[in-house]
Amino acid sequence: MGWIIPHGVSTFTPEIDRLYYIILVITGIAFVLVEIGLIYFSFKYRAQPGRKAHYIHGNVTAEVIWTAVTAVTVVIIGIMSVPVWNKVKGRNSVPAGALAYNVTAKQFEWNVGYPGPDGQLNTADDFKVRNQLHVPVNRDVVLEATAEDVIHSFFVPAFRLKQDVVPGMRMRIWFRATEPGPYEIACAELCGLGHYKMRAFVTVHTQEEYDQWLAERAAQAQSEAQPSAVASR
Ligand SMILES: [Cu+2]
Repeated sequence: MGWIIPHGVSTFTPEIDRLYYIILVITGIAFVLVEIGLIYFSFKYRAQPGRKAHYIHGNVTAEVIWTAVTAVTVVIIGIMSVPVWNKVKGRNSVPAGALAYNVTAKQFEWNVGYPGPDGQLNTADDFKVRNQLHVPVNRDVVLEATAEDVIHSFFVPAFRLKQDVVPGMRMRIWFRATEPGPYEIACAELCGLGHYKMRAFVTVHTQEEYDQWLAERAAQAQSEAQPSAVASR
């Protein structure tokens, strides 16, 4: 179904897509019924010579029915989405042992802080890469995300994942990618004039590829840093 939403490549895909298509079908049916009614009544009650307009109060029965049906439908969708919300964003949803990265959004880029060869975030061997998130496939990943200036939104359509990142707050965004490949990260919150170009990529690697990439970039970062600066850290 790639023509409606992109092929999903995270563990959130089945549940999110199920809800998405249920809502699409319900709203699709409502749309068709409303449009048919609109066209039918526009034609039926069109102005005609000799026909006078008259005042009507409305129809209580019809109003009760369409309000109740809508309310019940919305509540059912709400209840159905609770377990999905808890899995993706629940208070304790981030799996223990998830690989952690720092993500800092600013006008108009995503900066990713990598844990470096020691696997620990916020240590001396960390390095940063602009607009590129590289992760291994089939591993739980958590992004410790924040924004430097205004509200941005971390959106990876292929992961079915979207989260606002807010200045002064640390948002924990987790996912588990299921297929290697490059996928687009888009900023989904209008954040300024350059919002349209606030685009980055997440590259999902096999574990071997990822280890190799990380080692290469870490070595590169090490050699770019001044030897004295490394020693003083
Ligand atoms: Cu943005």
